[in-house]
Amino acid sequence: MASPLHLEFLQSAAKVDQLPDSEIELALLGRSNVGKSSLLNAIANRKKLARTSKTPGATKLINVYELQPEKSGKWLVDLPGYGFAKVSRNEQERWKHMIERYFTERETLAGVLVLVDGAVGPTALDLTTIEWLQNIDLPYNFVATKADKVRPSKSAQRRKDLVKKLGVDKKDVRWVSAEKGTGIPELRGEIKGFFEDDYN
Ligand SMILES: Nc1nc2c(ncn2[C@@H]2O[C@H](COP(=O)(O)OP(=O)(O)OP(=O)(O)O)[C@@H](O)[C@H]2O)c(=O)[nH]1
Ligand SMILES: [Mg+2]
Repeated sequence: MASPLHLEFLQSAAKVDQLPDSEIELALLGRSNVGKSSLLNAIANRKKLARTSKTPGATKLINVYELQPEKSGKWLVDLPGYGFAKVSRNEQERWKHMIERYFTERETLAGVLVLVDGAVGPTALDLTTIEWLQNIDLPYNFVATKADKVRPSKSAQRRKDLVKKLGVDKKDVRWVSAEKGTGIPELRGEIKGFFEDDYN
């Protein structure tokens, strides 16, 4: 079981070309409100490293968190979420453009965690986004969030539904709860492995 990752906020950027060079980056992608920033906090075991909110649209920029020590160049990148009606259309378009450019232009981006809501996902927009991601040459893994919101009696069926809709194997989805800590140590271990394997 892996201990918390020591992450520190490095910087925010509205455009990919405002970012300094890195060694390797892992990005968190998913619908607004799916729990990306909460997951980042859980991974680091910090409450307020990344800003979270009940209202969709808490994250507005590309937010970079660097694995310590300083200047390691290993980044976990929190992104604004897509597709939530409460965020203005203009803002959504701007984020979409920002995220698309980040994914297509960032050479040190080496992996993606695709978050889907474990209680309700994947949504149609999740599936469109995943299809788009498949056209970009980037490895990605699925994380199902908010596992605590699924009733134990419904859990087996929910897990089946989710993998079926995603068209993947059971073993390809990590179930987590940022709130209860379920699955977090395992995910930390995988993230550590990602940074270690690709680094040398
Ligand atoms: N029950 C439960 N709620 C969660 C969990 N993770 C996140 N939430 C809640 O979901 C809401 C959204 O969480 P965020 O982490 O801000 O979501 P986000 O994906 O970063 O959203 P954007 O920044 O808008 O893209 C907050 O009210 C969180 O408290 C979880 O594991 N369980
Ligand atoms: Mg966020």
